[in-house]
Amino acid sequence: MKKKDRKKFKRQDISISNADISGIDDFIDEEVIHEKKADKKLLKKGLKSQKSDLKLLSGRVVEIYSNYKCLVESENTRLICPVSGRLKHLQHNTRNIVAVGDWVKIDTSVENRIEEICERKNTLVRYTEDSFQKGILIAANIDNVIIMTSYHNPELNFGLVDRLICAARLDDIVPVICINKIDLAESIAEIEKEAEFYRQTGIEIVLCSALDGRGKAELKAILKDKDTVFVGHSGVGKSSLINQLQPGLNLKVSSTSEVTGKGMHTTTRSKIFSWEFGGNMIDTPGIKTLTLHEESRNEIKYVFPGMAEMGDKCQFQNCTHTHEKDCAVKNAVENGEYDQERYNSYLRIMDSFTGVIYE
Ligand SMILES: Nc1nc2c(ncn2[C@@H]2O[C@H](COP(=O)(O)OP(=O)(O)OP(=O)(O)O)[C@@H](O)[C@H]2O)c(=O)[nH]1
Ligand SMILES: [Mg+2]
Ligand SMILES: [Zn+2]
Repeated sequence: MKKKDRKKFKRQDISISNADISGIDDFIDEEVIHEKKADKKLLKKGLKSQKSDLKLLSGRVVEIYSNYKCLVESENTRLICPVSGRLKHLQHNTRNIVAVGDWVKIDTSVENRIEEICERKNTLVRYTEDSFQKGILIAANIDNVIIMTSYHNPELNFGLVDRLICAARLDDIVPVICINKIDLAESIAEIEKEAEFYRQTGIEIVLCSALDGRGKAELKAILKDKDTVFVGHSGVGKSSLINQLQPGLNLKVSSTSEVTGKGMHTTTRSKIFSWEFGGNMIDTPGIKTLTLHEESRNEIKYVFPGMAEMGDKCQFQNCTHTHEKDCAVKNAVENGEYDQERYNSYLRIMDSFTGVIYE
């Protein structure tokens, strides 16, 4: 029996056998949730090949060429690998099938085809803005995300920083903020003031300059023996900072626009490199913005910097800290105990889910 028919049959069955149908909606909802879970399971299962005669070699995706072809490093060799037809035809809930950082198994007997994608420890994902909200994988299996912004050219922008913090924490990735180009600031005190909010909420923040090397030692200690992805707007200096940390890499960099101060989207593909001091790093192309998934709206208050600590003091347990009365967060903003700018940034994220503008 087809899935669609099975569902129809179950609904009829309930209405006949149960005189009391008050709970029918709950039942059907449970069915749908159950089926959604089953679909996910199917996808997970599908990522593993069922064939028994394969000569599989393990490796890690270090660069993506297209949705169906990538570069895999295995036993110190780099192989160009197409994605198997079976994986292509699975129903993926993300636009890209493989991500940089994925661990895969390749079949060496047939043109080094990727036959399996191993279960991911975590993923950093952004979503399309349309109503389907398909995920776009930025990286997989990482420990830290270095969220980069620059003091000037382009201007400091903590809106994207806040969204990236949420995206990282939603999948247990540690966010670290990096304010680059501090050599362009007349006084560090001004930036320190901005940084203090994040420090107080327990997020590590490094002030650095890819030009004069400030912050290098502090960053190395964070990056050592970890897998880290560098993310931020174009032109903030991601590739320059990586070059400063490991000069031999010679990653391509280019100057920002003289008119807008924005970057030129110099890095076009994400790539993994190994640090000489231990660990790996992924340089990524600049992003303009980051959309979170509608389904995560109830979790934002737990991952947004400094908010989880205050939430249990609100009158309502399910307070969203947007419009409710006796809200501890809103009170803290009014009393000057929580930064107004960051609260506005939180409201902008919540607006993006509901379309309602909170004042
Ligand atoms: N003054 C100053 N300029 C910097 C610093 N870091 C980077 N730059 C300059 O900023 C420009 C952009 O640097 P990139 O490293 O290409 O920036 P990116 O973030 O990799 O940009 P995309 O690859 O486009 O995402 C270059 O002209 C760099 O020389 C810094 O610490 N201080
Ligand atoms: Mg770059
Ligand atoms: Zn509240």
